[in-house]
Amino acid sequence: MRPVMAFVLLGVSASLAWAVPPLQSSEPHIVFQSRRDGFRDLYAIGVDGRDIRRLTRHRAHDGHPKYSADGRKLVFNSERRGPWSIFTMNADGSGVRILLRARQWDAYPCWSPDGKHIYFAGKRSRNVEIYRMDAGGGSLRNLTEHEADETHPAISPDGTKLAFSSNRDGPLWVFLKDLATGSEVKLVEGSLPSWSPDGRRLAFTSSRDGDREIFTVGRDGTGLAQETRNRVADDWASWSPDGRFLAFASERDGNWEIYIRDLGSGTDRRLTNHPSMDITPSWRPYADGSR
Ligand SMILES: [Ca+2]
Ligand SMILES: [Ca+2]
Ligand SMILES: [Ca+2]
Repeated sequence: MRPVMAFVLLGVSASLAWAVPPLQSSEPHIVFQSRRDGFRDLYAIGVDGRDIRRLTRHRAHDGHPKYSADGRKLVFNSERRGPWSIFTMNADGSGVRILLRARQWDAYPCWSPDGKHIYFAGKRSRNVEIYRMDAGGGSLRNLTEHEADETHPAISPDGTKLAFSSNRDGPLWVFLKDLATGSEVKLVEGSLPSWSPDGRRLAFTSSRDGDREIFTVGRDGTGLAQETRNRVADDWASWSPDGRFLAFASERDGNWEIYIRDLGSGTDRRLTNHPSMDITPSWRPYADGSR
């Protein structure tokens, strides 16, 4: 990650008036990490950018939050018990609980769509692997068992495919693993995959043109589309539950902020406006778990 650039704010008066996704409640719908209060804590924000709620308050860093499919829980990684380890809490920030204590580090957690398992990347041996455990902790299983580093797990909405990033052939590529057969497909050069709600496409980050950009691609590797195009870093895409928008982080206005991209019109709107680092947005699924 590049250091946060100077405390420069550009385009502060960006309009907040744009099409709001048809969400089913007025609760904050995008969770992200920010250093705005001195340490990396987790916050939730409404899609209009007005209602920001601080979810964690701890001197240790918290990061990489992901909602469960029913929107009621969050899984994240935190240094509050030493090395980066996997924690869960309720979506309002209550009930923080450590699920698994890291050996070297555990990070990038996400839920299975049925809420029964948590997947994460961990350095528990000489290299990084994708692991699965029960949502309450326990029954740890190594899913990749490869001498390269595997990271950034994301489970398809139907629960059958694991997307992850690996440097096993040099640069980071996104791979898809069939969880029933174990077969793996090398999908596209990039990292940080995020499934569309219908499971047909993935958003991901690639540095193929020199800096990080957001792309989308079909799950069969066809239909590559470049979404961002600039000279600064764009990263961490997360799909809206209706599939029409991407939340992502970008340094385009001088420091890391959260943006929403309307995939239909190709227009971006800034959601956060703070000189500190705001990154790793994750969109809340519909409250009833439908997709
Ligand atoms: Ca590995
Ligand atoms: Ca870029
Ligand atoms: Ca910021």
